[in-house]
Amino acid sequence: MRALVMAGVAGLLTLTLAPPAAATSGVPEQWSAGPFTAQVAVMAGDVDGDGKDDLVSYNTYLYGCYVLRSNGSAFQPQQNWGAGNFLSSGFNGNANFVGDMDNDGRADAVAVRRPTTSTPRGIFVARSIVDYYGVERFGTPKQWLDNTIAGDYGNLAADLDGDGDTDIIGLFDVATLAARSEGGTTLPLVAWAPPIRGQKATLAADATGDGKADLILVDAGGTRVVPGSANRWFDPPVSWSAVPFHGSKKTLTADIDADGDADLIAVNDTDVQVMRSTGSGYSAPEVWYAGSFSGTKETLTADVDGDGDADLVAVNTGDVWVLRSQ
Ligand SMILES: [Ca+2]
Ligand SMILES: [Ca+2]
Ligand SMILES: [Ca+2]
Ligand SMILES: [Ca+2]
Repeated sequence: MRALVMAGVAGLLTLTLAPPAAATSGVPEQWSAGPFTAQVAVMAGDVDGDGKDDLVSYNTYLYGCYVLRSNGSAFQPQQNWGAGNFLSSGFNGNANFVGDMDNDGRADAVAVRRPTTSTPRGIFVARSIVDYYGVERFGTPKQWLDNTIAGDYGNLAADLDGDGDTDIIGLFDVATLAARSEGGTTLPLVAWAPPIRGQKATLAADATGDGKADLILVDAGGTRVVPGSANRWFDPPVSWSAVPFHGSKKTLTADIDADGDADLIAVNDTDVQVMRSTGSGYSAPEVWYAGSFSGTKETLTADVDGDGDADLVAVNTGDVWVLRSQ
């Protein structure tokens, strides 16, 4: 904060200039040094419903999903949350997500699978539960959708219709399909958008801040957004930025400044940059962290300290680091 003292007609006028909105991260903090069994994938979500995002790993047959629970300033030692005895493959898929599929406040584990000769296709959900013995774990995976939703160009997970549960999007050559969650099952597939994708990344998040996920197309020379509307994602994409902006390591979207809309994050080899959403466009890129911050296993966004803004998480083989937004 700066105080300016100016001489005016009415005598001394003191103006206090508010600082610009926080434009930095903190410094990297080591949140875990213990083992974290993560063979197939790592995702983040609040599995125990305490407001702080946790990490979930997907593994091969009989290993189960391991969870690193956040206590707000560190991850506790890993816990096996089960679901490993699933098909002949273990609980994992072509795409793996953590999201609250049934809107009970606890994020669930999701596997989106293509069929194999011995395993079925579709969406499989292992709900986060507190069992009869008071143990928090994932329940037995259930097939919520028996159809082809594992996309040629991958899958996204977001709340498409703003009803509070997580929906699944499949990116295909000929269409963009939605598998919307409805309590304990998935509604029949519907076309949600034309088969459009970004040149550098295709993301889904609520960039406009109305509660419904938008489609974010990160191109080489700029970024386009299709706001979610009554027309699903069939409205023409709108240019939100004409500045090239994508990460050399990863491009992510999450609400990094806690103002209710999802911002764009570029994780580069030498720094982390952010373009904030204004709700109808992206502001100019800002250096968020002037150093390298990424994980050898995974780099993701999650509100691990539960203060409302998304933090960055770097998962390595032997440790996990967090770069908190502030
Ligand atoms: Ca939690
Ligand atoms: Ca749930
Ligand atoms: Ca924001
Ligand atoms: Ca945070």
